[in-house]
Amino acid sequence: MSQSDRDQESTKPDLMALVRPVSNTIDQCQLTHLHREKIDLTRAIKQHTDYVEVLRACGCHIVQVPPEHGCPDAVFVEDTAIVVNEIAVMTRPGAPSRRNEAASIRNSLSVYRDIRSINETTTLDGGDVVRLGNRFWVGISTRTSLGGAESLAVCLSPYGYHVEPVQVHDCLHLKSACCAIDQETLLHNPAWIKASHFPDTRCIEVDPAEPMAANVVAVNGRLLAAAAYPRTADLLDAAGYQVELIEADELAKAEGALTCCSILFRSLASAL
Ligand code: CIR
Repeated sequence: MSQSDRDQESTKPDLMALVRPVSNTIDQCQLTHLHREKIDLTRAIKQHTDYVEVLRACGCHIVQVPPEHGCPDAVFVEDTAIVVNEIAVMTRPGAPSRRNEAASIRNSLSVYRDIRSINETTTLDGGDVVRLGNRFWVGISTRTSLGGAESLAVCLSPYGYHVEPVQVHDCLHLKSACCAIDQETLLHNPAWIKASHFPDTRCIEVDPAEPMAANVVAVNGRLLAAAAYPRTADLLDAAGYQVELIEADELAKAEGALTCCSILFRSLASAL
């Protein structure tokens, strides 16, 4: 990061990370592309706790949402809301078992933002929403309907955001296939999503041996990446990014990646 980036960074409002503890029912989680494996709850909790501590060490203020042990997937808060500087949009997760996760997230976010909701006849998982500046791409997937993408566009377009749907295949969410690693760059797995979907955008490919590696958390100039994908981490390191590896393989058995476990937003209106 350059000195001017650092100066700009230090004048921004605080970065908040909304998180929620692992449910003790996580072994009953939804699975789409994975076979069910035994999840070691103690290990999953430890990995999640470490993840939260790394976010804190990166300068995030942690917003803890109460646990929802009746909702196996509740730790994957990303799927429940999209937060921009102006508003928070509550989604409607595609898996019916996940819809009870929303109320407590709404309560926590309403302290920081006016709340909108997508149309209740549609579905949208936050894991299908990739943002780069004012542009949003929404994956049309087994979880997110075209109507969900259109409904998000209705919520966001008054604030100058542009929303574009893109078809997802072979993976759970758009964010399984790509994610933003800075304000102008996407990390992607070209086997699951082609760079041609992202015109005028710098794209970096994951190592071909690590198809699941295209999900990292970009936070205050650092990238938090899963320790299971060291080749892609080396590649990002060589490209000049400051990469921090996190053990998350127990949470990955629930088909959750790193971005799924937090919602990042600024405490006040300012560019994220
Ligand atoms: C699910 O299938 O809904 C959870 N087991 C995993 C959700 C992961 N969320 C995400 O990628 N944003």
